[in-house]
Amino acid sequence: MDLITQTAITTSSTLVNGLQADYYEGRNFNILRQTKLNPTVNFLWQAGAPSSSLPSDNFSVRWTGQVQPKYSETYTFYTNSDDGIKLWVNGIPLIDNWLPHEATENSGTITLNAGQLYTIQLEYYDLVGDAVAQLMWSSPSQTKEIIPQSQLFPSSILSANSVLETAKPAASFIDSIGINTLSVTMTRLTATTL
Ligand SMILES: [Ca+2]
Ligand SMILES: [Ca+2]
Repeated sequence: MDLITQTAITTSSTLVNGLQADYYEGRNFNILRQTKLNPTVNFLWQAGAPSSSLPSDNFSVRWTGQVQPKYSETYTFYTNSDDGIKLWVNGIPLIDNWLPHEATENSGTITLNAGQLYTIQLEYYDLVGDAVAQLMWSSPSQTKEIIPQSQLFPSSILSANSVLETAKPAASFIDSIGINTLSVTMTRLTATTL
């Protein structure tokens, strides 16, 4: 990853809520392509790609930041994903369904205190076909909903318009090749981008 250079395309001084989203090519966070702020995790990409800098299959995303509950209660966190998904809240693994699958809901519970900030990390990949990633919660005082932007805070200082794109040096492919199926994809990309 040392050879990948990052370039700030645009920046803004307006800080907003949301989660930091790191978008990778490869299902195991192989090559970082884009870092941005996502207000919520509510994506129905279906057969498409998350952005023009990512493939429509074999990509992964890691969302990081903090979540702030409104009530001192036991919360249930839900994911709806195609394909794999893992969720941690306050460092505790609540959801782990990392196998390829069609859109599937998973859930886990944790007791939280109102107003406190808890770390949250959500990891996701799409192998092939449709791609879906949604993050919801509920509690005794709160109906199930997509976790709203107002209760999420990114792990880095990101603004609404900041997007970090990564360059595509050929050497970084060699560093990142871990399994044979990925090397096939990377060879194709190298051929088309150089
Ligand atoms: Ca796909
Ligand atoms: Ca899929």
